[in-house]
Amino acid sequence: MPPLFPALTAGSARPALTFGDRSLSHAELAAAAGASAALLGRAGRVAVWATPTLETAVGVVAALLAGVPAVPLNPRTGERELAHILSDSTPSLVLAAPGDELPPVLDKLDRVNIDVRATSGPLPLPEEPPAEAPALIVYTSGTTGPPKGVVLPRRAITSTLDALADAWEWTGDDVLVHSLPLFHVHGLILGILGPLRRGGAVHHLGRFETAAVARELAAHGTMFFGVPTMYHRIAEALSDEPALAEALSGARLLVSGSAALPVYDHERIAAATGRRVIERYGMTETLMNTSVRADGEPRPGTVGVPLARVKVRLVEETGEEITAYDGESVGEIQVCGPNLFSEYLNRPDATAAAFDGPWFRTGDMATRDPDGAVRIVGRKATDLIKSGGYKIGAGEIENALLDHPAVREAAVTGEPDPDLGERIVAWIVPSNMQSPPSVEELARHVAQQLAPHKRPREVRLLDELPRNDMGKIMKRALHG
Ligand code: MCA
Ligand code: AMP
Repeated sequence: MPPLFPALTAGSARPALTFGDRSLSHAELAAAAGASAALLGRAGRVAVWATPTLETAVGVVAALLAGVPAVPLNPRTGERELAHILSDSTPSLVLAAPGDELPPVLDKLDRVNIDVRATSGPLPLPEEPPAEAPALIVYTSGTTGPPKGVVLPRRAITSTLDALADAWEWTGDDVLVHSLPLFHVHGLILGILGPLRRGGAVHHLGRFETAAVARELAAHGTMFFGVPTMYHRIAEALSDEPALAEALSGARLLVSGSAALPVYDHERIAAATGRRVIERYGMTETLMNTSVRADGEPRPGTVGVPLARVKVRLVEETGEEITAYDGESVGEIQVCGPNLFSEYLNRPDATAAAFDGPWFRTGDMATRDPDGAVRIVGRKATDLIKSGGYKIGAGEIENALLDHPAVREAAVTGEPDPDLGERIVAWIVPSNMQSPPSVEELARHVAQQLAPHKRPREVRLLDELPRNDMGKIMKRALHG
């Protein structure tokens, strides 16, 4: 197998990772990650405490070098969700930065502190594992039940990153400005592993702030990757921050993904900067499927055309394939290609249900323009919410809410939100209408059990939930 990171193997002295005032070249990264990789030995799987830091990037690269599957953990994950991820993925080790305080549930795992200045001496890097070997297990929400572990083989990572290099003319000369979290595909695979595979550099800002994006893009950056909430906040800030418009104007490529970027925000950014944001469409299970190409026409409102080696089809409710490229026939997007995951961990039932032969059913609904550009128009499941670019299942929040003593019944919906795309609304029948729980209390409870981004932003009280004759909650009858 050719190496996942050729510049690491070659010991390139060019800059690779910058987090705040700490940087590593590809050669230094090879040494630090090589030293940590040697400590992973025969670990079955390792968890990575995925703070937005240099240690996380080095830890994930170490696991990839060692050929040990890594499970990135959101450091804000609540008790219930963390317990599920640990019992499902059964890591034997946790990788963390030396000073990190970990929750007690992680005490039973051996801990490896990542030393970003360690050197592995003259040892050669370990031999490249096979293409189908599992590289990462990323947890993602479904409509019901707890999140599922998506097993991503090395082959999916290399094929998606190489297809993006083709679509975006992405090279080792690019410097990516990055402020996404490192426990999902967007921030970790595209944002960290992408620049490393190209032999280029990434500057991570620690957290998203428009002023920091402007500063880094103006100083060194050529590309910025963000979720629509970030571009919305950029669009809002442009009139007050002239440096931001100037920095964006000078960037080579601005890419949005994880959710739809509204055309209004596209247009505001284009008007102020003269630059078009391009969109790409992906999913944890499929990595990247389509993109507007850097050498193509800007196409706001579309997610572009299929990437190299990715096959995309639209399928009607009846199972029939739509052959028209007419901009109006709507079908489910199904994809097939080397970018796909191997399986849901421990869930052969869910894996089988997700496929029609080699085709993965995305659950996203779309039309296709005459030139092949895909327009996403909705989603099959109403119980999936995209908020701030995070995928959130209504069912998992309902279950967490039902555990609260002041809640008798609960239903969760997503409502349009100009900043988050969708905001989580909890419809609650309180145990006692005279002393109902507050939004702050329920938000705190959900954040503590699941994760802060899953917390309800609004709570609406009801005497009873609308149900059909079968007793099923009629969510369509719930709206503000
Ligand atoms: C507020 N906070 C709380 C509570 N209330 N914490 C605990 N309990 C509470 N009750 C805290 C939050 O933790 C956070 O802390 C702060 O208040 C604000 O939180 P919030 O409003 O939720 O978020 P935000 O800071 O406004 O963040 C917006 C964001 C973020 C930066 C756009 O949503 C984000 O990073 N989104 C990226 C999602 C993503 O990467 N998706 C990729 C998956 P503090 O202030 O300390 O931070 S999709 C994917 O990978 C596929 C493949 C794809 O296509 O890309
Ligand atoms: P996740 O499971 O968190 O990986 O999210 C994947 C989902 O995000 C997809 O199934 C889509 O619904 C959505 N998504 C990703 N990129 C885009 C985009 N550019 N436009 C619209 N939706 C998107």
